[in-house]
Amino acid sequence: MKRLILALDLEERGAALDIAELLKEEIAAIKVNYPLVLSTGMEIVKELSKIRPVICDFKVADIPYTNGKIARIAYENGAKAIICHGFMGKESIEACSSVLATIVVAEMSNEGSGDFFEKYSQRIVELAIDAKAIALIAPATKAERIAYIKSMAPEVKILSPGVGAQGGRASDAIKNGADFVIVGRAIYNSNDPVTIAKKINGEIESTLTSA
Ligand code: NUP
Repeated sequence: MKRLILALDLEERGAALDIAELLKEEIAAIKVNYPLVLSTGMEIVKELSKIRPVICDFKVADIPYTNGKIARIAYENGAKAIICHGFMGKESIEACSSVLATIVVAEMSNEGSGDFFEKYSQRIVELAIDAKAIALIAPATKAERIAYIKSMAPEVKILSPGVGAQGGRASDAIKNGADFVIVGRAIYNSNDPVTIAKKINGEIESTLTSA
């Protein structure tokens, strides 16, 4: 099983489809975010879904009514999962998780986000579990935070962005409890995306076998 998720933050439909097709044997899923969807439209989710399961990284953080609408639109366009924020409360997470698989942001990978998230992630994780989220986002740039979040929720999968361009390492993320790593620029901006993806998958495999 592959544990690499491609963060596809390109802005051009053809380029996004080409790279997804090129990498399909190396990745477990494709994560799309606003840059791609706002540039090309939600149709891209349907198209990418034919290649690999798509996660909509919309970090929804609204009232339940609006979260529910966004989740429904993602679902209707073929998304397999959606990423939402937990700080809007249990019913806002449930508005997503009652529609499709929901991943809650426990902590984020940029330095400054720690100011808020490190104070509140314990509560966010409790809410996520209560609201039946299937996974959490925890930062590969701060691997010790992955271990902390995993210790609160050993039964919930952890997806870790921040590998490569943001300085995190796949091996550190996996060692500390990540189930999947999310990688964007390090792959799609490279001259040889397949080789880079294979290298990351190799690093993940050897970390798991030496554990
Ligand atoms: O904490 C987070 N950090 C992060 O980078 C939560 C995220 N969802 N992301 C997203 O992961 C970010 O918006 C981008 O889509 C991807 C990382 O891309 P890259 O830094 O590997 O290019």
